[in-house]
Amino acid sequence: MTLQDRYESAKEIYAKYGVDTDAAIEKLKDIPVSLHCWQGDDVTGFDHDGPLTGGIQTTGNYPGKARTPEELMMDIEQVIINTPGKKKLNLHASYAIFEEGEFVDRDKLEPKHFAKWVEFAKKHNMGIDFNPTFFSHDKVKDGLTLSSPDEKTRKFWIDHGKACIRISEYFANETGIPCVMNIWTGDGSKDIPADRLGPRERYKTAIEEILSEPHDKAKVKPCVESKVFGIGVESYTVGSAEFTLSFAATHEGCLPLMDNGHYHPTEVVSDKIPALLAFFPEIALHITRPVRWDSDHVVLFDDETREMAKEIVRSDALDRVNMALDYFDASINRISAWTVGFRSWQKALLSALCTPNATLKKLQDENNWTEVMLLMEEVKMLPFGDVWEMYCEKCGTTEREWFANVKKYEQEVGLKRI
Ligand code: RNT
Ligand code: ZN
Repeated sequence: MTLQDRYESAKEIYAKYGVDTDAAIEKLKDIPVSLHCWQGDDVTGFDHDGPLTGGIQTTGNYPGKARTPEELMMDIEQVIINTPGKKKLNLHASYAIFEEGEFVDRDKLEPKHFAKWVEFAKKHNMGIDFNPTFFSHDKVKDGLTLSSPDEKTRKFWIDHGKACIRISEYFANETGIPCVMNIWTGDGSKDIPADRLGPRERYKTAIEEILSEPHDKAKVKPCVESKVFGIGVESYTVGSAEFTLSFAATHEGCLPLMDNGHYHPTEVVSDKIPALLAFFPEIALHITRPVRWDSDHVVLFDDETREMAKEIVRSDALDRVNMALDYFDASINRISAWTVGFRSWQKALLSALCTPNATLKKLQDENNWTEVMLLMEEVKMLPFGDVWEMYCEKCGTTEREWFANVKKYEQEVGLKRI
């Protein structure tokens, strides 16, 4: 049986459930998902030599890590080739590209330091999202940046944030696509603090100062990302869930960003998505896979990933949720890790689009929980694989052969990076 035959048969089966698979495929093709540049080099960046700080950690030393902007761009191109779906490029400020002999610190960054990334994004028809980098830098003082009691430290990081707003607007102007600018810091303490309010008040004022940098709200969408704890920052996180959510709720134009690795183990972001959608015109997500902690494993097509995608689709909020991937695995082929994660989220979205959501909702509203359960179980057995393969085909990639490309590239390029 050809793929076309299999797809036609699947399409018929789905139609019996009121699902239009052609429409699902067409819809997904236009939904952008932000591809994080930092999976290619273990969150190292190009503006410093020191270790990764801020309570985050990559583990593993698989060969082939990108060492230069050119290598990173080449690797991203491999991910683009091997994945279906529309992409945005997600950059961190630490990935600034300097000319030979040039260097400026993070508070002095300018759009020109990202001109090569703009060129790259344009080449691939991508918008760009951006992140100021408040970690891996010698001006992180005693583990603190925007919440530091030291005024000079705070000022440096506020200036960094303002520079990033200007760069974000430049990205939007150049690509014609709004730029989501995410503020996350690892600020916090290893042990029980004596003052929890002080750092939060300073953090609040500092973010307000960053956002006071003039910008066009239709072009730059700032957001604040919360966290529960980090390695070495176990007892107290300044930007906790309540802090960032309250900040976003009280500052117009500022979006809350939920990273599904940043909550207590039994909390689920799938349930939080519609809760926030009831209040915010737009929200942002970092999609990751936490294993026992915020371990940033590669995203898989697993239950919670699927549930998150379902909530977005069911809420008819694909245009209100800014979706970005955020994980970093250095223990396996990095391009394969990147590709599998991107494909997994695409699968989750497509499968959500192929779910009889209207019927399920109706059954729930009629208090018919018996059939809700039954139908949910039935849908799991539908021939989704055939629809997915057709989607891949229509996007010019294949379900089966991409890994051969990755292996070839590893032999020819990755393994030569020593
Ligand atoms: C860290 C946060 C943050 C980072 C990136 C690199 O726990 O999730 O989003 O992963 O900024
Ligand atoms: Zn994150």
